[in-house]
Parts: sequence; structure tokens; C-alpha cells
Amino acid sequence: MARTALVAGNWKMNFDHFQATYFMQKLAWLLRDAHYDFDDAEIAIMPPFTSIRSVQVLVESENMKIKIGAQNVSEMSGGAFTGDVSAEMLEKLGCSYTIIGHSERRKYHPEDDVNLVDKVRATLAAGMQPILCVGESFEERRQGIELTYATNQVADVTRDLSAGQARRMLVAYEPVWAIGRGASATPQDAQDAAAAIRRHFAQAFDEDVANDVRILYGGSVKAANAMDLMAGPDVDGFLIGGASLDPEEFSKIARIVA
Ligand code: G2H
Repeated sequence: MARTALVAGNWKMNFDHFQATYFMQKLAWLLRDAHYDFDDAEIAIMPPFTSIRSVQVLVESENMKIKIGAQNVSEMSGGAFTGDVSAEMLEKLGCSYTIIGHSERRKYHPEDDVNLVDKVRATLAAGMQPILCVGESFEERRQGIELTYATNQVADVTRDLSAGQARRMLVAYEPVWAIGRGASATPQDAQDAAAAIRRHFAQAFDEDVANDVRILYGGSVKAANAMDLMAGPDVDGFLIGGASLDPEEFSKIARIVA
């Protein structure tokens, strides 16, 4: 079965809810203007928690075929966890995806494999799909261990999942050295990593799971490099940071992928 491509905009900590509404109005206009129905690809926006509702209202009122995701999720289901947001709360807000283990969260917050596993489980239990971010730093790349590093990160978080859970995973290969720098990985780097991650799912689970898992590339994706980066047969779309903050650039990438 062919996998549906995904173009996901990770806004990171950008746009208050007024700016989010303005962005979505502009995006709705751009997508309508292009007469694009996006039947072959999913478009998703991952706003900060505070703008999820504003994005969702626009998606509904403008009748946009756009999915919504959260940039993080608590591993807890509820209770005395000040500052946390549960998977169930996100699902009720209309979210379909959560980003889990983004390198910026691994760097600035105490996220370890144990709570990443629990975040994946919480996301799946709430009926959403986790996008697990993995990828090597410049040091691992210099040592030539980038593929092992990324697949080990996947294995650490997915090893105790059932095949039914694993097939609903998405993995974003985001080499840390390519994030927000303007210089992406090469299309061959992206394909090699995506193929290695897919092979891992085939070995750890089975071929059907490996065929279902969607593998995205992230790291300085823009309209100018999107076509080349999508060329690899194992690359199923993008997680886009900087370029997703410009509705024209983001809609251009969406049209390239869809
Ligand atoms: C990687 C990516 C989005 P950017 O963090 O997840 O950001 O496209 O700005 O490199």
C-alpha cells in the first residue's frame, strides 16, 4: 500500500494566537488560489499549545484539509503535573499528531528514552500518531556512525511496542547539524537514513510494519530543495521548521510534495 506523504510545519515557539490566525487565513487563501485538493498528501501544522485552538478554528471555518499536531505531550494522563498537557487534551483539541523527542527538546529539557516511550504510548492510546525525531550530531557524523545512531534512537523508543502500535509511528530523521542552518542533508543522506530506519522496522517487527511506517526528513527544508529531498523512495515527506513560518514558502513545499 502506498504511503501518504506528509508535509508538517513545526512552528516551534513562534506565533501567538493572533499571528496563528493571520497565518492560517493567508494559507487558506494560497491553497485555494492554487486550486489544490491535496488528495495525495497530508498537510499538517504543529503550532505552540497556545495556538492550537486558533488553528483548529480556522481549519474548520475555511474547510481546509489540514491536520494539526502538538510539539510535545505529557507522558502522564492527568493530575498534579503543573505545566504539562495530556494526550487526551490534545486529541480533544483536534490534534492528529504529536512530535516526540525533537532534538531541541532533548537538548533543553530532561527527556530520556523512558519518558519518550511513555509519550509514544500516551499518544497512541489517545488515538493520535507520534512523530519520533531522531538524528545524529556533527560528531557522530564525523565518526561515520550516523545510521547506527539514528536507528538505535528508534530502537530505544519502539522496542516494546506491538506491531500494531509500531505501524502507526512516524519517524522524522533530523540530523542535528542540519537544523535551522540553511544547509540541509543531501538527498542521498536523507534516503540512506530513511532506508536504514525502514530496514530496522522490518527486522524488529516485519515487512508490513516497515512498509506502513512513514519516515520524514527534517533540517533546513525549503521550496528550493524539497523536490530533490523527496526523490528517495523511503522519504515520505518533511518536518519543516523555519520555512513553515512563511505561508507562501510552506504552500510551495506542500504543492511540490502533493
Ligand atoms: C528541524 C526542522 C523542523 P528547520 O528542527 O523540525 O527545523 O527546518 O528550521 O531546520
